[in-house]
Amino acid sequence: MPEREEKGFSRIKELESINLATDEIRDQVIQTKKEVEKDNKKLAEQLNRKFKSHKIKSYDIVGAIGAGKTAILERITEKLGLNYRILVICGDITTRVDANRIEKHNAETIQINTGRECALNAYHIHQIIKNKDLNDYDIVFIENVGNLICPSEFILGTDKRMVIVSITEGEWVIEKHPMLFKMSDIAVINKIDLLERLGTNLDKMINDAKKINPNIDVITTSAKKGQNIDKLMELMGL
Ligand SMILES: Nc1nc2c(ncn2[C@@H]2O[C@H](COP(=O)(O)OP(=O)(O)O)[C@@H](O)[C@H]2O)c(=O)[nH]1
Ligand SMILES: [Mg+2]
Repeated sequence: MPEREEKGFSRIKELESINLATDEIRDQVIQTKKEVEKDNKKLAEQLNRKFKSHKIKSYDIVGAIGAGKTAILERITEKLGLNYRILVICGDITTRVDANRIEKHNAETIQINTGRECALNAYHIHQIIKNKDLNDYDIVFIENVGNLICPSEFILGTDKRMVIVSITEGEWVIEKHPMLFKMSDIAVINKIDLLERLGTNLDKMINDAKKINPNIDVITTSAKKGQNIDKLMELMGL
């Protein structure tokens, strides 16, 4: 990537400062935010072209902390790990816990610790991918930082985005977070093994997702019991 472009994209990393804006610099900050979003989109498009030119299937997996993102990735990688070359990029504030869990299932893992940032952005992914030979992979999964709000601002250049919620988050969780559902291709409602005990209104969750985004595929799963994981993989095109 030319040096000037690289420098421009590095602006994406400066987003943190926006939260600290005072009234006097509000306009300037909003302008910076717009530029950051533009840079992110451009870089994400570049990444998508790279994935496509190497025939890599790519997925951005978003959802709150504890929804079951890693558990579902474990289920998928344990099914595919022996036959496909898989790279899993895990985003988290600190620790390598998720990467260590997934690594056991024959997938290469990279953990990105974002510090105070509440979502991965295309620049993070670019920094990883630029050091990789993409001929070495068939599938790239990105587990985003656990958060139902921030990831909606940053696309990562993947073919599909999958949002995972669980019934333990309550039946209002989808209605309250429309942005991520608008921007996702697949909605997974996980932990249905607990449905009887919790009595969560699953129909409302499914209807809310469809109302927010009529094009979204909705699937209910239990990562714990392995329920509907094959169907989910079908929806993902795997
Ligand atoms: N009962 C039940 N527990 C689950 C299920 N999926 C994940 N969990 C548990 O929920 C917790 C959080 O899961 P994790 O995969 O770390 O969520 P993440 O933060 O979204 O990656 C862990 O204790 C998992 O074992 C499920 O389908 N059913
Ligand atoms: Mg996780």
